[in-house]
Amino acid sequence: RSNDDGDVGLALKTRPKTKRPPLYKVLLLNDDYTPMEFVVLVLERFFGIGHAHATEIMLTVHKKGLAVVGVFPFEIAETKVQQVMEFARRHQHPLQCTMEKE
Ligand code: NFA
Repeated sequence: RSNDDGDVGLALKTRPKTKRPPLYKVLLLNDDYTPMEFVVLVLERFFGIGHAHATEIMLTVHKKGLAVVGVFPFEIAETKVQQVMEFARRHQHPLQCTMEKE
């Protein structure tokens, strides 16, 4: 169709393409050896989480086996995982951090 305002109608059914990047959950996994205080430090240092909430998240991982500690675009999630894994390795703790698509 067409009318006198010059709109030929082709764009009517197209959405504005504000496609957001896929998000990735960053997970922290429980183990039997990493000290609780070290896990709290990781959450504070690499995820900007305050001490009280970091302690709650650490206890959730300890009890449930794992927890989502943040949700980020791919590159940021990947960097967080690398930072945590390197920090744990340097301190010789077996703490594991992984990511998965949301
Ligand atoms: N389970 C560990 C302990 O008892 C603590 C821990 C919590 C490790 C969260 C890894 C992740 N020392």
